[in-house]
Amino acid sequence: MSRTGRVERTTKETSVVVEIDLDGTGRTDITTGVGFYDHMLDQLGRHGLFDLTVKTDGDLHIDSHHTIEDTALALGAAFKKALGDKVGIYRFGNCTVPLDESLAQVTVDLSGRPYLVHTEPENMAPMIGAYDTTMTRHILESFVAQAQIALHVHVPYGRNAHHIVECQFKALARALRYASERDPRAAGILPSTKGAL
Ligand SMILES: [Mn+2]
Repeated sequence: MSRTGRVERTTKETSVVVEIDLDGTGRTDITTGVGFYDHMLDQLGRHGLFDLTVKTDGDLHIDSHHTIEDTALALGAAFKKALGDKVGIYRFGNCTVPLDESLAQVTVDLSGRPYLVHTEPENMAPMIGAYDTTMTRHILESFVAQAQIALHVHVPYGRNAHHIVECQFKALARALRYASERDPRAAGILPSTKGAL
């Protein structure tokens, strides 16, 4: 049974298409018009072992905000779709990833309830190319709201903005992979005593 999700989202500001296969090999095809964001979504697919296609055509003549946010919303919705009934998965995942001087710690619960806890250094460089570094939290908020997961992302230390953001996406990818993977001991079992996720 394939675990894939496809979402098309069109507004007056953006047009987004996302396709994800949770049981992929990390093959990605990403075009948002924001180079650094493409690089981050590439990390998400590669290190999550998700096959991921993202095509966003956004109002970049204003700035990159709508393009980045709406892509994250569609990605969250596609991820939720692909998860399906969540039977037989691990549900929880965590990963700590260093990138030179920076460290990211990510913990996820595919709980069905959106909640984000996020901390990162406050004094980061404001821009990485066309990517506004205050958007990282906004991406995570948007993804969490649509994917309906509990997500804790912490960067206890780091200096270089590129490193600080990239280690978060790498750790997020790996934590999502661990949480969404099938647990061979739990085939047919929903990982909840409540009977719903
Ligand atoms: Mn916004």
